[in-house]
Amino acid sequence: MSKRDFKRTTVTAALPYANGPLHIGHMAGAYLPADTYVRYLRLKGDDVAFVCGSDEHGVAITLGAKKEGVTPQAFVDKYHALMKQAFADFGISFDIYSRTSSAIHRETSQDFFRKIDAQKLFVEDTSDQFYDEQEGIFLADRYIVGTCPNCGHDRAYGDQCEKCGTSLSPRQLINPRSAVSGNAPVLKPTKHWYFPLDRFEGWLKEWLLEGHRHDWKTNVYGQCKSWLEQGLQPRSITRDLDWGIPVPREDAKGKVLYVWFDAPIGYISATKELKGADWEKYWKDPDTRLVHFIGKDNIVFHCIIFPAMLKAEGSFILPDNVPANEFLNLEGDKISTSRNHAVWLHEYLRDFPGRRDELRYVLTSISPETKDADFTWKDYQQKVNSELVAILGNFVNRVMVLTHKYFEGRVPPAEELKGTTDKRKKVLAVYQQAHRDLDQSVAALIDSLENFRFREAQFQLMNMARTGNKFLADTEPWKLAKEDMDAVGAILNYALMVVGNLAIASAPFLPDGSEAIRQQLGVDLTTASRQFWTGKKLVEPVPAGHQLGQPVLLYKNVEDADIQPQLERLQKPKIANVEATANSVKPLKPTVTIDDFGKLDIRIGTVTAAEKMEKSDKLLKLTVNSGLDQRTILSGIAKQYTPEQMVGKQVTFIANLAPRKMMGIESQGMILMAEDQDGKLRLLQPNEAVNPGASVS
Ligand code: B3M
Ligand code: ZN
Repeated sequence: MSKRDFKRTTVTAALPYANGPLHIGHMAGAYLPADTYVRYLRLKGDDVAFVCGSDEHGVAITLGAKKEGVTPQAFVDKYHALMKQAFADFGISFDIYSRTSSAIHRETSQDFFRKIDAQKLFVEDTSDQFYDEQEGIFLADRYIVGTCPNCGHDRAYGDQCEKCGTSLSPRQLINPRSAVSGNAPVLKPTKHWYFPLDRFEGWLKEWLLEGHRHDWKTNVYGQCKSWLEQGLQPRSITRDLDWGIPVPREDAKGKVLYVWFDAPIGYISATKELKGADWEKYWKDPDTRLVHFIGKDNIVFHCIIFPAMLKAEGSFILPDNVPANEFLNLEGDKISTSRNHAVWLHEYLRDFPGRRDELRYVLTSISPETKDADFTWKDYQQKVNSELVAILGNFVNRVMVLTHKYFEGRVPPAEELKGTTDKRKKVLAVYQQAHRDLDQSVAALIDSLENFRFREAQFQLMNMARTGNKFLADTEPWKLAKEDMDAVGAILNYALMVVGNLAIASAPFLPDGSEAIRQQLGVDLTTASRQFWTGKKLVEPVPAGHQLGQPVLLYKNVEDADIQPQLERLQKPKIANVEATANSVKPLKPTVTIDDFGKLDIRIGTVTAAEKMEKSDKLLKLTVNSGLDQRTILSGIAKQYTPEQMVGKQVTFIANLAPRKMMGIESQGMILMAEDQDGKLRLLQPNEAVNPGASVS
């Protein structure tokens, strides 16, 4: 499918929520790979539309606006402008960066809804939903907290208890409270429209599971497969909110489209705004290839729900590929907006002016293409210094300096070297090997780009520079200068050819460095570049006799002093800003006495067996050697740990907790865990192994 020839490509990058600044996780997840890919397509002369914009609807926006005490429109205006500027400053080359609060988007989304509505596909349903009377809003499941009916945890969410892992619906919570106001909500009937995703299940299985088994990334395909195997349900696509796109129906006054219904349509609206009357080609012509760049948390929306919506609407093409990335961590920790544990794009650009390529380079070289990756400032420094500076920058500079030294900066002719002397024979052999290596690198570079393997592609780019360095080191033109200037000329002619090809090949990855090389060479690369990218082979962009410009160092070393302030900032105690209550540090519980604490019998045990619980994707059934007995303890950690990972692990547990039955099995104790602000659970373990039964006090 993906290998056939298309006439043009529509490339989308996830629309970021307009509720905060952009950080390196966003870049590594979607925008940088998308930009690299699009630059490549443009260089080979393809017709491409690269669209993006701010996602300005949804509860994330209304709550953010409330916290800042401004209207949602004022709130998104501010962040839209900030984000648009940061993208531009970093050089993400969107053809348009639009926004979903625009009139064109409202019309496009409403048309889309009407088109499906006219086929009577939506299902209407009235049900009781929690309503916050003080705020005057219906509450999304995540915005209702209360006590878990299963384990008694007092901050369970309306969709799930993160402590014991049970899936919940808001009405199962004991003492439900609104996460917005803290008040008890009331139940109120309300009507909503549902998209019948279940009716597209068969079609999706065929289109996706059969049709894209081989050309989609395994992380993407796997997630879709498990979703489809669990079975699909109708999904509500309307909300009771006063911020959003009004549902275009007489009987839906006061309701808006769910943000995930309108957001992907934003790609279409942005294309309309960009292309005017010509837009349909980019969305309806089967000769157009549609590619969505996203992070892994958006996979189901782009691979299952949006394609089903497009199919239902009926006139659009479907995504040909969705090369989603995994997550980027920072210094070993999850990137977190609320804890300010992030490298913010605008701050990087301020603190490292003129060093965009450096960040692009490092983020691509650790791109989380198949698994989560970690950005550290030490690694940033090391990669810039030992790769960008020492390999690429160094090679270009040596060639420029040598050509100025021996030929006054004029490109020497490519004298044909006859192997008459030993030295010439050696130069010839080295040259032939270098040529083979370069040919291979170029082919692998372009093949990797075609297949969304940007790390590998950039690695091949650096291999070209490595080959260049080796060519110089092995031919040693500075030694030949005393005896054979024709040979020196031939060597530098070839080295300059490599430099020219590096200027071309680096353009999708390192646009600033690429332009800097081109300027030093003083050549126009347009034609040669097109030949390189379409012919997938080395070109000769630097003609003999041409006068070069002055050598300038491409990149400079990152010093300890450059990264020290960044490390210090990240190490400062992470003060939780007053994010959505659902996401903040828990308030302190009432004081207890030492006697209260003494009642708990906390022990260390070793897990001797572990298995999944049927009908629960959260609970593991553990057998724990407690030192006293072998006991069964159920624990809601199945999302974080597999049974295999648990066996042999030491765990901390409450040994004298009254036994409780869950899903028909008696649990004899409770495993203690650390729960961070995002609800992720981690085991508490002694820092060295102890005997089972060891008591904790
Ligand atoms: N704004 C979610 C996110 O930023 C969402 C993406 C929309 S893409 C149509 O992760
Ligand atoms: Zn619970």
